[in-house]
Amino acid sequence: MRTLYAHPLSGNSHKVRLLLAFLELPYEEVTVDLSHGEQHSQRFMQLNPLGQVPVLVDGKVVLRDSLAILVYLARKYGGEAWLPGHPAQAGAIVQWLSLAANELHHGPHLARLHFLLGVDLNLAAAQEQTRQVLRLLESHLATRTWLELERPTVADLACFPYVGLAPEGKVSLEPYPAVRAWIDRVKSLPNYPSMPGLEPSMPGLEPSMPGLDA
Ligand SMILES: N[C@@H](CCC(=O)N[C@@H](CS)C(=O)NCC(=O)O)C(=O)O
Repeated sequence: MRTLYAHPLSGNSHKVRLLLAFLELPYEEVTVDLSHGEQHSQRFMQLNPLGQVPVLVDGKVVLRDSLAILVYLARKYGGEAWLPGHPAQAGAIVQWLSLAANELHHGPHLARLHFLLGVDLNLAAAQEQTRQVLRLLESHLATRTWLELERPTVADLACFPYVGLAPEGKVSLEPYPAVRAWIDRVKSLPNYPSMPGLEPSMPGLEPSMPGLDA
């Protein structure tokens, strides 16, 4: 029995949904009603004392944190494909998990929270952080198809949701063609699951519509 506690608008939940789908692992998704505070209920806090989604329950294993769950799923079910054991390759991939936890959290994640939930925060700083990361990604992806190893890995899955959702924080993706092409590549992977704002690419259409700067 495998259960993902998640929310439809949560980019962190989507990271896990992506790998579950790509690994073709059956699971039940339970929506935690964040808008009514269900994440702070006694029942949910037993699963994650931080009161956040996603949480994965896989048999006896209970894990919080999207990145921890990606590592677990990749190593348990993905062989060497999504997170290889080779030290230098694993290190190269974990660099991007760290970027997801830090720069992408403080950039596009927070900018989006401001517009989605009206959270009072330093919007200009979050948007500037977003542009800094997008410049880094654009330069990195200009000569690559995927973030590491020339194949999709958990590095791509960790970074993809909040980069793809940057327009919801009113940061345009228009100046970053290599990033937009990479977003479309992730969306074109077999079994790609949709989420609002990150719908699958339609074959034959132009690469994803960039948003507009505020
Ligand atoms: N480091 C965590 C962050 C999880 C997180 O921020 N979850 C948000 C949704 S994307 C949440 O549950 N927020 C509800 C709250 O903080 O009350 C991860 O990567 O999973």
